[in-house]
Amino acid sequence: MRTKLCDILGIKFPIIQGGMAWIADATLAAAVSNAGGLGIIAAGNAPASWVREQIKFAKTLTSKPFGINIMLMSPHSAEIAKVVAEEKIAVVTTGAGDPSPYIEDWAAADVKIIPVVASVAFAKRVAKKGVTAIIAEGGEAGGHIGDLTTMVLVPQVVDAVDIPVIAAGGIGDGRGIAAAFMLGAVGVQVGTRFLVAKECNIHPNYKNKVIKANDISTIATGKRLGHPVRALKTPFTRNFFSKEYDSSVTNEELETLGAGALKLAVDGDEENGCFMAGQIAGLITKEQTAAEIIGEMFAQANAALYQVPGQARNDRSEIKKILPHREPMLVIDEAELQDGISVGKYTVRGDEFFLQGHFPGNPVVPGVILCEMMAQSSCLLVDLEKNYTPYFTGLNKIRFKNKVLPGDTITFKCELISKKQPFYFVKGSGYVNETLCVSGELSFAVL
Ligand code: TUI
Repeated sequence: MRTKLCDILGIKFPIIQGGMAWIADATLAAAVSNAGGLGIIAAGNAPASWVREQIKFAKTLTSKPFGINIMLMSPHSAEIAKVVAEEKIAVVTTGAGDPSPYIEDWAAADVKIIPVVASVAFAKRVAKKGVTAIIAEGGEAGGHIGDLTTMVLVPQVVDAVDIPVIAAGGIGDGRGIAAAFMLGAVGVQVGTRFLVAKECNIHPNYKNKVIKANDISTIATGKRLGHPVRALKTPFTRNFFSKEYDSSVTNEELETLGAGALKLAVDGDEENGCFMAGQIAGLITKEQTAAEIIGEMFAQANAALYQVPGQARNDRSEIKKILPHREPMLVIDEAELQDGISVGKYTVRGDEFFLQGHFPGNPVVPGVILCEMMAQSSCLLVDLEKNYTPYFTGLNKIRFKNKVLPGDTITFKCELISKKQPFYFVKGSGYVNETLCVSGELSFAVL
């Protein structure tokens, strides 16, 4: 799935990895870039020398473009801004402040500038200064956050500026990507899901907390200090939250309590660490490589986008709205998308043309018809809305395991493996009462 963002940044998938302080190092950034996204090294509160080292290391790990995130509340931001220009980094993202003082130098060094914003007013202000694109981040995100949700912020920023907008905050799977596109974004920034990337060097305690989290496992603290931070509920956040509402505790005491807590979390300190994570943590169930995460998210986004506008096609007249096949070659009765899988069903009546003479007295559905049924079952994975016609371009690794007989209902499960317009690559299998009858790989050209 390509968008304008892919062309601007020279990447395969329109996804930018979040600039997670203390977490997003050269290893994670290179893994994301090698997987086709834009990896980001987060400077956080680290000194410029650390950032320079990480840039050098990342260059040994990937030949693809990667970026640097500057957390503008850091005392080192001005120095790091210089490093970004000197090292001619492809892209800089900024957070937690106004990057205006550095924009001219970066533009002169041909660095693409993508600030994170949390309001329309700020988006308009930076857009005027000539930045490349904007990341509109909703308060569902982890770490330092603004007030608005992604759902309301993204479309309002899209309408307010005439540069590309990337959605962030609460995006953890392909449905989130699809939703971001519907809001007018040309790409997504994802942080929390990459916390559980195999290449993410945080302590296993941190990853396990994200995996165990549910929908209400995070809390935003620090509102009193003017810079709210979203993190998982732990002894640290509970203590911080109660002190925040205790008027005998000074702001300075609160700042001191927060300082260094993220680093402690990265090192696995369950008592004193501040485990920053977004509200989408509840959706995350396992550790995966960055490539698996990105591949899975975009396969699901493709499926979700083609699911719109009709979710289930429960009768033949509905299926005919998306498939050009007609009787007697329409060989599925229903189709439905379930978690990104196109599920098709057909009940064999016994009087079909394909059973005539195949074989007399011993009717069995021909293998080529099972392949056709499997292909038609994948109709919800393929963009067929505009009177396009799907043509088979290949059948691979087809295996027939059991006969399909009159009276049987065969259920096909088809998954989109990849898509390169106009070609679609699908893996499918067909079952009668959970017994595998056929499996294989199909490819189509949709013309
Ligand atoms: O920067 C982030 N998230 C972060 S930075 C970080 S490190 C940290 N550690 C301890 C305490 C605090 C931070 C952890 N997470 N996200 C990007 C982001 N930027 N979200 C919101 C904003 C933002 C907010 C206000 C950007 C600009 C802004 O106002 C600028 C202005 O001048 O009005």
